[in-house]
Amino acid sequence: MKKVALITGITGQDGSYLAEYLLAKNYEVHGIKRRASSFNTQRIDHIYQDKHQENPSFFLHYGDLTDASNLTRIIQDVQPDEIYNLGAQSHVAVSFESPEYTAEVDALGALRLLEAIRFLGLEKKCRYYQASTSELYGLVQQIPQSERTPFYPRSPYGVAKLYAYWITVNYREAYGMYACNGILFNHESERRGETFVTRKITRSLANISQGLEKILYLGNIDAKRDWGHAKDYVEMQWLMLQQEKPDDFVIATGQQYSVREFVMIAAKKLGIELVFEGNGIDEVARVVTVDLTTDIQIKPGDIILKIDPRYYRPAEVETLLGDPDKAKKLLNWQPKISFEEMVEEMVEHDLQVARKDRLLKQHGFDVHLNHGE
Ligand code: NDP
Ligand code: GDR
Repeated sequence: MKKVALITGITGQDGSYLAEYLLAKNYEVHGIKRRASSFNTQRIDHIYQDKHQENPSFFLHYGDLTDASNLTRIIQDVQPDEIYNLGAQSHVAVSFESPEYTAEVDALGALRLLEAIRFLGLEKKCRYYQASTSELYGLVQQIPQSERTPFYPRSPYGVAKLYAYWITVNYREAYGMYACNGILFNHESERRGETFVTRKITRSLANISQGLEKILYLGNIDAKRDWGHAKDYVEMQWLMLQQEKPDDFVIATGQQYSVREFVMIAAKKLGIELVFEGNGIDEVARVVTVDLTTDIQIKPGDIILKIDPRYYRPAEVETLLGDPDKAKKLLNWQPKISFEEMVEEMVEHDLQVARKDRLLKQHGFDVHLNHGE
């Protein structure tokens, strides 16, 4: 018998990698996608299976984390062995603009799923994974942050995720459910949403290198994060649900870089050496040298990065550094993809896209650059 998994947020970065991972493990995978006015399944189109083929193992259902009856019906139909709750309004800056919606989806969405499991009497059959986050630590109380570090969220997103964290613990303790929190630190990939800082940087620098854009505008480039690769991290989401007892785990690399360092390293991978000049909102990055063996369209002396205070957050999380010791010991975990390899993969991917766009432009076709805000 195949194991059955249900993934919320299957169209997102993690959902797409997790679906691939579970299909490779011979799971029957069900995902919840939102109705949208245009296609929103780009990240999972390559694993889509025609409904008419024999013995399909991949299914999509329309649904929304704000809709309890819909979630309950899907869980009743699917009878999952494992639920991965990855769906969320996941952008921290946007959560200041839409705090109530963020709470509906990120906090109450988790409650709706847990209640549906209970309501359907699946507490003993169905294991539950909650996508918790290093944003819970916010204004950090301890360096590095482990499972024992007190939380101090700094955004409506972080506060909503705090509720989801505790309701998961509560249902585990109150009803004996197998429910886990993965406290994942930032993880990226070529599938990362274009408005998160790493992908915004790699896309924009690739476009700049091809003459498609001039300036990359960023907010707080002093912020420091512990960045890992999404592919490594979804493996942990699965592993957490395969243990004898449910528990909560920090997943991180234990290494930290600033946004400024990320920019420098990404630029270097493109053959561009940068220097930062000035302070505060007047800080800029100027090109020092370019690799002349490449097709780079900029020259030494050009300014290619400026600060735009619009990207500052009302309350910032300045520094995050995880301590993944527990996961390493108990889950025998070791991330496979290094920071440098991850940046390289993202830059390579976005450079290919930028080269294609440049070619289209040269041949008179329209190129629509979606700016990562
Ligand atoms: P993404 O933003 O890439 O994906 C979020 C997913 O949630 C998308 O599939 C999105 O659908 C879906 N979604 C949004 N709103 C709703 C809703 N109302 N109902 C149902 N689904 C919804 O996030 P990631 O893949 O990067 O992250 C996965 C989870 O892990 C999230 O919960 C995030 O908060 C959390 N997390 C992420 C970390 C990271 O660094 N990536 C670190 C720690 C935690 P659509 O495609 O239609 O927008
Ligand atoms: P984060 O990721 O808030 O950590 O949340 P993001 O990449 O958005 O920001 C990281 C840091 O970079 C700074 N920054 C900018 N950020 C964005 N998006 N755009 C900019 O122009 C910019 N300039 C500087 C930010 O201020 C911040 O300090 C991510 C999400 O995936 C969450 O869902 C997840 O829970 C956490 O990671 C762990």
